[in-house]
Amino acid sequence: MTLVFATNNQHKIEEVRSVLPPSLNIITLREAGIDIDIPEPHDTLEANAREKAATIAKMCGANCFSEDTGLEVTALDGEPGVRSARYSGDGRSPADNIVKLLGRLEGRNNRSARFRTVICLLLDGSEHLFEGICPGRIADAADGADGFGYDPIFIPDGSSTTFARMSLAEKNSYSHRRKAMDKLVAFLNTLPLKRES
Ligand code: ITT
Repeated sequence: MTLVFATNNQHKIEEVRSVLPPSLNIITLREAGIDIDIPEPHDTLEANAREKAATIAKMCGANCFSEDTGLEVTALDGEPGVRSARYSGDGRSPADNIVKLLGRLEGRNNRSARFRTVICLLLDGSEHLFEGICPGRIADAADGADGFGYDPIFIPDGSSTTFARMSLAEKNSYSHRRKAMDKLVAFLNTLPLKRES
């Protein structure tokens, strides 16, 4: 099966491709000849994921999936959440987002947080949502150079280092995105059975 992955984020593409079974082929927006800034106007990850998938499905007329991810910090009532990309402003600067988040957590003992990914699959005109959650905590300071976004300050439960100090395979062993992708793949694996019944 071939699906268009409705994202402009190269890191997401690398992470997703590294966990795909051979039976599933992903086409990127660039490979599909689509060059747009995908809208994320809503106040939930679910609504944004649905909008991204619908936008790209209309443009390419093919089966596709999108995902929206947020970092939800307990002591900040779930912030930055759906605003994770633009937390420090429309410049979408990962470094500025991290500075702002660490600043808002200064002096707070509760560092617990989680990454949450919502995938929206549009398959033959039907919509399917899959969620992946990675619990963890916010480090006292940024540490590590790999990964992207908030990876330098996120330590998943079960680890003592940030995502930004992990290989792709190690991050995938904990990650929100991999968990949501696992659910998507498991769903696709049920399809032949469904079609027979
Ligand atoms: P799309 O084209 O898929 O929309 P995006 O980069 O805008 O790509 P999101 O809106 O889902 O992606 O991301 C929200 C923010 O959360 C953004 O600042 C990302 O850098 C960050 N983020 C998403 N997944 C992450 C991960 O696995 N590790 C660290 N930061 C992540």
